[in-house]
Amino acid sequence: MMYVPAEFSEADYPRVHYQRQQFWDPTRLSLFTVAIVAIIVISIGIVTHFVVEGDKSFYYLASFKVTNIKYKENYGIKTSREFIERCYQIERMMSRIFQHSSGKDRFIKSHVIQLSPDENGVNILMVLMFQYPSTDSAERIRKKIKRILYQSLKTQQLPLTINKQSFTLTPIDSKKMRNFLNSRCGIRMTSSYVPLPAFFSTERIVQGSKTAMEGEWPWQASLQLIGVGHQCGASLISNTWLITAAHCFRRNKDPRQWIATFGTTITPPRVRRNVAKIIIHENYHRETNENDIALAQLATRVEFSNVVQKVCLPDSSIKLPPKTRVFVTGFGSIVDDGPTQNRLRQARVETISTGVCNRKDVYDGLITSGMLCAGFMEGKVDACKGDSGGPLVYDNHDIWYLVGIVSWGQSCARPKKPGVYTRVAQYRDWIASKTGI
Ligand code: 4AZ
Repeated sequence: MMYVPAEFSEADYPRVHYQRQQFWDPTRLSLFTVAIVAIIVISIGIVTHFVVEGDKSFYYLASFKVTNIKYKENYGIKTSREFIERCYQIERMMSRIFQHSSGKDRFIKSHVIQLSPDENGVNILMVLMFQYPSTDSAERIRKKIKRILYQSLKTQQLPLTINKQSFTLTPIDSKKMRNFLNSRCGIRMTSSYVPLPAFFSTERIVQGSKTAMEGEWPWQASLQLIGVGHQCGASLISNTWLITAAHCFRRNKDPRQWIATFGTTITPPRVRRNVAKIIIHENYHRETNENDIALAQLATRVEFSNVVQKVCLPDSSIKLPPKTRVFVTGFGSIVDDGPTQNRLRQARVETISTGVCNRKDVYDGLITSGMLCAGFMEGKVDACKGDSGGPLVYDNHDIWYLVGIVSWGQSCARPKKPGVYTRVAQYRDWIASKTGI
């Protein structure tokens, strides 16, 4: 059946004339305005909360006694194997304690500052770093941390026996924390004090575009000839000493003509220093590139900060197996014969054994015991002109070591022509004899 609409005449249903109401009367209009303003204010508040009031770093100084180990003489030497290994064990334990807790995403890292003797064990002084909402209070966080630690002393099987009564935890600011860490080397912080995982830094110096973040390579320096500009890279190994390549001073050995700058850009630099002294290795040979190592002493010391730090020197016994992941940084050119870069660049490369590097199709016997090859046999990633003298570093459990100094290579990033670096471990005694470091 079809539906047929009924027809109505105007006579049956006379047209009714309603009076048209004004929708935007003054009351509605003002209510609407208030609502819109409220929505905008609330949205801004939410965005600000997450963007501006995000997480903040909180630092604590922890001190406690460990009773199941005995103090060793070498714990007093911060570069000794005993000190480094014990620190690593303690730092790993701290990390385990917090990884197994409710605050696992809050823990950043910890670093031991000092190990001192105690009649029945070892006293440990260390800094702990956390990330909590900036609205949280240092005291509330302190209580949370203490609770987590005490809980783990009861429930976890820990390698070290911590004396609970001896445990103290004090909030400190970032400057204080930095000062505590000044006695240690190779510890880096980004500008937000958050340590950067190494895997972030996989870009190239040659053919790359990624630049370093502030504080990522705080030992990197630029050596410049006054009135000429950047010549070489260098690495800070103390408040006053830089280590670089001997060939950087081939043109000019007069310290008064040189300056060193720090920071991720050449202009403007974060810190600038005159050079007081240049020490070139006595047996540097320009024809063979042997002993391509030099030291530069700054006229005035630099203060360590989150962007200026010393790198660790490796023990002379350090052994890096082939294909070890290392990083090279510099202001050098990113293509063969290109210009100096104003922003610091980084590249991840791999160590190559001297045996392979000395092959006839590679460097055909030119690599001596004081040299170290790093890069890739297929080329592509490499240091280049202007990176010379700069650091090749290795990350051992969050502590960075200077294993090489950019020295030479046949061109840049060519297949079977990896970068050749001065093997720093080989010169450990020479460095000590000149600087006392
Ligand atoms: C240079 O001329 C230079 N590819 C530095 C490093 C390398 C080559 C040349 C390694 O300073």
